[in-house]
Amino acid sequence: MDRLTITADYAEQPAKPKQGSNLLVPLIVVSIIAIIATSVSISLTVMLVTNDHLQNDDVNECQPNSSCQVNTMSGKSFSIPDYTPGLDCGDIMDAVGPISGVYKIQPKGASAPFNVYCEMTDSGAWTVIQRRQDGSVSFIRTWAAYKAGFGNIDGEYWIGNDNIHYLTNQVPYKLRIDLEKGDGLTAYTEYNPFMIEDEYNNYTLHLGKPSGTAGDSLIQTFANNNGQPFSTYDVDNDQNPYSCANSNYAGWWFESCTAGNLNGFYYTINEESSYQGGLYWYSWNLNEPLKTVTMKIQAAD
Ligand SMILES: *[C@@H]1O[C@H](CO)[C@@H](O)[C@H](O)[C@H]1NC(C)=O
Ligand SMILES: *[C@@H]1O[C@H](CO)[C@@H](O)[C@H](O)[C@H]1NC(C)=O
Ligand SMILES: [Ca+2]
Repeated sequence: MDRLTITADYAEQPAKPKQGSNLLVPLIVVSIIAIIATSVSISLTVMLVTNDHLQNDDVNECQPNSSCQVNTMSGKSFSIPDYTPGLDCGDIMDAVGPISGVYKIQPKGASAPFNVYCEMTDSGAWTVIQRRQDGSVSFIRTWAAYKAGFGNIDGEYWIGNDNIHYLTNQVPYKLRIDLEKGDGLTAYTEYNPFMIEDEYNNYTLHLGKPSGTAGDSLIQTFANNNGQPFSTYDVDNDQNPYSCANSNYAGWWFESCTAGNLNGFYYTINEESSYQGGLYWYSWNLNEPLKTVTMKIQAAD
């Protein structure tokens, strides 16, 4: 609970998550560190060299109306016949069938198509806006990075606040949050509807009624994130005298601060720590670190 009433500034945080803030160090210094410090963990090295843009290099680009390969997370490839970028993954599933993978979409308002992971399930097509699974991508990022999106589209990523705004302002959408603990247990929470405002209005969050098995950690547990603007470590829009983004190592719709931090620091399960600023969903797993998290959206019924 102490993370909900922050009393320490960023400079006083425990050492472990602060390593992620080395992203701020100039690339040349980072490179030297990466070369010299051969004992540094693989995940940390990956974090240090990850830049602030979505990485699509390892995914075949699907151009409008041309055949292309779609690489799925299971490593299989499918040949996809002609299709045009959809407004979301629902359009893609209508066009190519229930084949999960990376596709191009272009929601209303977006100036160009962009890649996204589409999860095609029995409950329809889901457009994945965020995924955490191994800590390979740092989520300690600037306002500009959260605006544009970052990470690897077939791994960990944030699709970008502008893109989430474009998507959720086309028609009413719902949000589904899938959670997995270290022991493999899973649960989910849905908010219906789900919408965020534009950058001018600081991507203010609007959540409807919660449902599902993981409970509600964003509206009625300790803090109310509903109606809050987005905050990052360089833009503090929260209701706390200090910076929730700093103390939680995340960009998020903090109030003062949150009981559900899905963009926090990725702790491995056996890591000794207080899990300060970790990935957690209090209504299901208290402060214990989560193993995988997916945030995905779908047009509401
Ligand atoms: C793709 O094909 C569809 C159907 O033939 C057509 O309406 C659309 O304009 C094409 N898009 C592009 C970018 O060529
Ligand atoms: C958005 O956040 C900025 C920076 O904190 C602030 O100056 C501005 O007033 C906010 N905009 C709105 C519409 O509240
Ligand atoms: Ca503040």
